[in-house]
Amino acid sequence: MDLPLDLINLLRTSHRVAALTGAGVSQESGLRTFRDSRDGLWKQYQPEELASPAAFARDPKLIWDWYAWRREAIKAVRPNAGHYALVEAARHISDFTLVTQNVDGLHCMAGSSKVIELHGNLQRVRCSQCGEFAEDWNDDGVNVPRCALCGGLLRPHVVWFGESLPRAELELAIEASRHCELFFSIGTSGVVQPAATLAYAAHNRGAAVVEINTERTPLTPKADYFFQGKSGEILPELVQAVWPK
Ligand code: BV8
Ligand code: ZN
Repeated sequence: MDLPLDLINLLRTSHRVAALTGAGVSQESGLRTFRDSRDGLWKQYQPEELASPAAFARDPKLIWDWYAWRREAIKAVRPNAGHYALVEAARHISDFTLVTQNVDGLHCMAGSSKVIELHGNLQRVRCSQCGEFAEDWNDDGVNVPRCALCGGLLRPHVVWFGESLPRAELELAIEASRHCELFFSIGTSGVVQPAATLAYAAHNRGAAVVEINTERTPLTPKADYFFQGKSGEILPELVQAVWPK
């Protein structure tokens, strides 16, 4: 992959870099994405059908089982070379902020330290009534497990459509986007708001925007650099070219 020299120099001299990742970075770990044209997980359902408070109120068991299935699926997968390349890049950049829309926890598993999980984390479960986190629960396969404290139904600790993003995480992500010199948008279709606004916040403040995606997205025309391909292949090559071992 021939990397433009100005991008190599920019990466070597930047102190503040932000990266936003989406389901595409986990695709090579074997997790299906939500919208990609081939077998996107969303293909079988409308997002609102499953990832929304109304869906949970209507059929808590269906929603609980869908997330339980996804938690199981994640147990079988590992971070890929793209996740590890981001860990390596962060070692060379004094202020590197990793923001993810993913709820699979793979960035933390790969060793990324400062990860802002904008949409929560699938592995964490909380009470839908009192908000208490549950460390363990008994899933008898018949009823949705209930909170030990108040008896409320347990739910995944993820942000559903129509729900607000966690304020602290969103503010940190906006701050990082506004003050970075370089912004990576990796493996995201840029459809879901407000995460999709971060790249524009960076661009509008004069940051260089680098997009890595197997397809063009609405952001592509605005990006300073667009690498079409798999993040698990492009990121390691980029890191090796900028910080050769
Ligand atoms: C909010 C957690 C304010 C759950 C997720 C109409 C009705 C209801 C809401 C709305 C509406 N219109 C607009 C909205 C707002 C809504 C929204 O944006 N909807 C979209 C669909 C238009 N947003 C919200 O509701 C947000 N909250 O606005 O609150 C509010 C508050 C109160 C009342 C009203 C409003 C909450 C959004 C968070 C939703 N939760 N996840 C779960 O996971 O089950 S979003 C979900 O989509 C995942 O987190 C996922 O990460 C995210 C975004 O998708 P991507 O990550 O981009 O994944 P995608 O498949 O789309 O793209 C993958 C990309 O990778 C593709 O481009 C593909 O080409 C590329 N790729 C594939 N393989 C590779 C690759 N690239 C590189 N390498 C590869 N190997
Ligand atoms: Zn409770």
